[in-house]
Amino acid sequence: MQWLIVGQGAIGSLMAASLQRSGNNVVLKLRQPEITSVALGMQGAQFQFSTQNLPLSQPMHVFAAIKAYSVGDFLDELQQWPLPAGSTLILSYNGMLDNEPSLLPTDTLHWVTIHGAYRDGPTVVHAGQGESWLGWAQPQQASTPTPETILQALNNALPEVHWSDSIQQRRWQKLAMNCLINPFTVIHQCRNGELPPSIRAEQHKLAEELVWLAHQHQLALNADELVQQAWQVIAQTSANYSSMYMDVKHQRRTEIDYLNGFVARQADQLAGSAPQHKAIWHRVRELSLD
Ligand code: KPL
Repeated sequence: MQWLIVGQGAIGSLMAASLQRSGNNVVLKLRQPEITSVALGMQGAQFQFSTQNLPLSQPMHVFAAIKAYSVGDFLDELQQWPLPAGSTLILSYNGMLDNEPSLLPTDTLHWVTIHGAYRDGPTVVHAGQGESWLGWAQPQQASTPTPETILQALNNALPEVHWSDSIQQRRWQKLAMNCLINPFTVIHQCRNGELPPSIRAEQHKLAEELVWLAHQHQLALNADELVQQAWQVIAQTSANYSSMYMDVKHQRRTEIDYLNGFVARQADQLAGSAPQHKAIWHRVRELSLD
């Protein structure tokens, strides 16, 4: 089955090139019809794509690697142009939406990744090998089969991909990684691997606030482990420029409202408090166009 990639940021482009390289038929969804190309920085290989817009005339695997603030508009578009029966929708974005459970169609899949990639013009630099997890966005009936073909295709394209029966737990862990890494790369203006060890104490306080909030959502996280995992991700993606660093550099809107901002707002709503997240949320907003 054909793949439609939505979102031509670093991760969408990396996935498009990786799926094509592993033998899949891949098209890109663009606003204007045009042919586009992606160069994979490390290998210097060139990949050419044609484009396709909604509505689709045949079922496809739709892989949307988009910004959290674009998810609502994309889902509205899908309401207008529903995917043909037999299609799959895979969403990948950093952060959390306040109204998420009511927004996502029940058979949506989440792809959570800690691969590090950034775009340098038309070139995608895959600067950090990571792992990814795939799982249903909403609870499914026990009889629902694992989408093996999709899992296999994604794993062949960009390994390792693990199936997760608790993708929400993975998403909260990823939220923590992004909250503990991305804003600091903006504050210190550096690659992930250049972050100073002195941020550890601040990261720990952020992790503690996240643990409290996750607990309100019936999820168990551990602050020491989160900080340790953040430094593992920093080591794995040391040559990478975080997505937030790149957004600020290119004067684009950042995802801070959906990362530390999400934690701060949710804590307020649940009668708790997350002063560290609130402070860093506002610090990044001052340094960016948000
Ligand atoms: O997700 C990322 C991002 O930059 O948004 C990490 C994993 C931190 C890699 O840079």
